[in-house]
Amino acid sequence: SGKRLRVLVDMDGVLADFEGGFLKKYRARYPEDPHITLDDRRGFWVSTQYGQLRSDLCNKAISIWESKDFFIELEPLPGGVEAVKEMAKMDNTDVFICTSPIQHYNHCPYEKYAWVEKHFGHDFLERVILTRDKTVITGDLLIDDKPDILGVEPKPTWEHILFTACHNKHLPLSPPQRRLLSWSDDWRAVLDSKRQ
Ligand code: UMP
Repeated sequence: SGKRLRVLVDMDGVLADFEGGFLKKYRARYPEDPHITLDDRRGFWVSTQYGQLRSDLCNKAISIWESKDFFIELEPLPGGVEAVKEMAKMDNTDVFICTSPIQHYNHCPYEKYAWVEKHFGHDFLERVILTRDKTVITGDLLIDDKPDILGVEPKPTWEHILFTACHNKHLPLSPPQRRLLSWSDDWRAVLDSKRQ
């Protein structure tokens, strides 16, 4: 076998149900205001689509994920925690959770670590990378639901695997880009395709 495989796995929208958690808390806090169903979500930025619905809803959306306990209370997406734990046990495989915290830093970075500890255990904190620029992180694969992952490095080392989410499911892929439809999809085959 060849060298070790390094897999970077995004958190929001891939391991943690950011969209579901957002909609539930938004509707509870702003019951008189319109909302966007998950089926009607388009575009990565929730705040942008809410702002297009009505201009004041952009800041109301932002107020939800800036609130204490938003990130720690996100539910795991089906199969994600199990898949990443399995990856971490595979031979010749290094897995990292690679996530971008919001700039409103009072709660989010703390709660992201707390979420990983809660669902993966204390030892997995060694595997957390918080960065606002994923292009400077080296790896073989980046499994992420954001369609455009840009930063200062024009040629990132990783291949981006687009993880399907409510906001990106209708997007056409520009070949040779690949998708993972969910954690029920064949993620093992995606990893094997990158092994030497
Ligand atoms: N986020 C926003 N605005 C939105 C949607 C998400 O700031 O409209 C935040 C939530 C996450 C971060 O902390 O952006 C996305 O991180 P990644 O999934 O790219 O790691």
